[in-house]
Amino acid sequence: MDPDWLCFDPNPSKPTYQLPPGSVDAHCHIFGPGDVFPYAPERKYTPCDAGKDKLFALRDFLGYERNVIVQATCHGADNRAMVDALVAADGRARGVATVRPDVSDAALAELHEAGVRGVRFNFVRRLVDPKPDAYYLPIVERIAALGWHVVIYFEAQDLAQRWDFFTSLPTPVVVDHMGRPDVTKPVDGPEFGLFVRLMEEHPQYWSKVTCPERLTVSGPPYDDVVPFARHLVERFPDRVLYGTDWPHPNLKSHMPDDGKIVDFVPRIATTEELRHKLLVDNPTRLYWAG
Ligand code: 0GY
Repeated sequence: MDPDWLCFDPNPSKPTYQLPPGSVDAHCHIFGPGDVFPYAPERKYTPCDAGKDKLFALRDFLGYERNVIVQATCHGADNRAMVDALVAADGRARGVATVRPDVSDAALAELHEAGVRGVRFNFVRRLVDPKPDAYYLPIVERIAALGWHVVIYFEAQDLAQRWDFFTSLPTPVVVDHMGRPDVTKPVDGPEFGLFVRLMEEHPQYWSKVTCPERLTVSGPPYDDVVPFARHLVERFPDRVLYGTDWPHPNLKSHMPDDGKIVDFVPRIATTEELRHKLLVDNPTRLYWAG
């Protein structure tokens, strides 16, 4: 199958903003290559191959020191490509896996050894067929015992529907891309207000303030996304994470320049202290504590 979407930019610009030492790209993926690590038969899209060597080259070029590699739906619950990258990164990468409830203790221990520190539950219908809440509960119990956290990816309208389940999760929970707000709505309106309330009332919640390229309606330089990300960075400075989202699956309108994705940081984190928390302290605490 050919890739369905745009491929990542092979020649990003050098960022103007210099990342602080120890910075973590806390949201990126590995895709294949498909002839070595085949894509899952149940996938809803086929990406461009984007292997570990390209990810590590981008890390060094942009000025990041470490990565958090998040399992994407096109690899299903087959974490081999991600684990292969973690091992090759030699301590400079951590992973977030997808597992099924019948995963064995030995498989979880192997994932932990390789550097996995979380599982991802994806509720986005164009990517997966979401399961009932009960499906996820045994997984949560198992991974909580390992000290891992849960990453959830959902769209703004799902939040009210899954509120009771989401707020009952006992582990740290990281939400991808600010819960995908509709950025044409006001930042102080009821939709984003519910997400802010989730963060406010449930201190186990963290948010990735990622993916301006995915959330924007106006396009680069993503002015319309700034107020949402900046609001979270300023209100919850110790529970926000940032990353590239490389290689940007499922984008049709434009493929972002990863240098410009780095240059988005000073617009949403306007002091050196906020930037250090966002890029270094917070991801280190969540992913490299043990
Ligand atoms: C992202 C976003 C997307 C894809 C996935 O797992 C995935 O396939 O997360 C998307 O299409 O919005 O975080 O990469």
